[in-house]
Amino acid sequence: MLADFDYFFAQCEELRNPELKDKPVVVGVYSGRTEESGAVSTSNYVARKFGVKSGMPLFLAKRKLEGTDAVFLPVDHEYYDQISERTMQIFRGYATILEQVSVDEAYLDVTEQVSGSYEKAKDYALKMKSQVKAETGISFTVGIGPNKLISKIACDSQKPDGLTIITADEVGCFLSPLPVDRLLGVGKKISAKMDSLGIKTIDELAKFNVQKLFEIFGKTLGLYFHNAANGIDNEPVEESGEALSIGRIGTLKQDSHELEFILQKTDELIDDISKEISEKNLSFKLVGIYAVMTDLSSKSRSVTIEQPAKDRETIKKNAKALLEKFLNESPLALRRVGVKVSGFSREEQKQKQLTSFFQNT
Ligand code: DCP
Ligand code: CA
Ligand code: CA
Repeated sequence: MLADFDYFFAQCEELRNPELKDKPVVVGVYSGRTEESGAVSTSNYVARKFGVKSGMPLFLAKRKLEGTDAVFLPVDHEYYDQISERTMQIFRGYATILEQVSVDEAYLDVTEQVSGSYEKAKDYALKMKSQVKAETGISFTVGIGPNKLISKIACDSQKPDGLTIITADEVGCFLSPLPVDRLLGVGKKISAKMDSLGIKTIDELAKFNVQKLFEIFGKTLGLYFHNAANGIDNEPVEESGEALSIGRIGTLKQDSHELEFILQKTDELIDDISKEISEKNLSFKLVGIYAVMTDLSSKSRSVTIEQPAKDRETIKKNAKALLEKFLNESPLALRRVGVKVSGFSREEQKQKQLTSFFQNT
């Protein structure tokens, strides 16, 4: 089973401000260069009717929504993370294994709970939906299938607040007519390549000579495409185990309000964080700092960066800017200081691996 929160960032914003509900709501990352520059993170379904899409430049979204009472808001990851964590915690009670793949998406192995019955799985999903709605206010979409691949495509096929169940017997009929780009790993380039081979639908891909797929895409990717098109996926649902944020906190040698002195400590912490990030091959979209003052009060600040990054310098640069601003605003000396990065996307990582594999062959 895959659960994916509906228009997540925008739904969170509606949750704390119900007046937004009937208006187009766009949540964006403002790059700060000009008031208009930046990109859309997501939007509610009212805004989507006007053609607003994730990733679109903000000025374009503004143009599409001209003359409406649209509301534009900056991303607030800390708030979305809180809602996500609470909801995932509820999911945990429903699954033997929970594999969180991003802030708004998780696979749940519920095979035992529903004794392998799709009929029971439906009631089970409805029960989950109503408990989550009651406790966090969030609506989400569910896809149920015999494996992760099918659950994911089922989930994507009917949103928002959807519930799509594809039994093992229905897999063939369900997949056949769909375009190949519904499969994870088939992006623009690969679908264009497949198109040139006369493959448009998943059915055409499933029937395509597998040896030829190996020749064209290489063995690993070719086999993946062949299996996926036939609804075969043996990837188990696995506890993510990976933290959703990676951070370090340290105590300063002495209480301080001096930027340069504090940076010596944060640089140490960042070296450590950056080692862990590169070992795990993660990219992050959010850099945050945490400060414990001499009166033991604590504050955190964070910034979203435009493009996912992996490198130490990006953490250092952003942590420094956050600290500098924070010290200007707060007169108290610091006792402890922390740095964290978050906003990892595992799904995106997998997609990238497949795509880069293709580019290398
Ligand atoms: N996101 C982002 N930039 C993108 C795509 C997504 O910042 N280019 C963020 C905002 C989304 C969240 O990730 O709310 C989850 O992404 P989804 O693709 O699941 O999209 P939504 O949850 O917004 O909408 P849907 O109802 O289609 O699932
Ligand atoms: Ca979503
Ligand atoms: Ca998602």
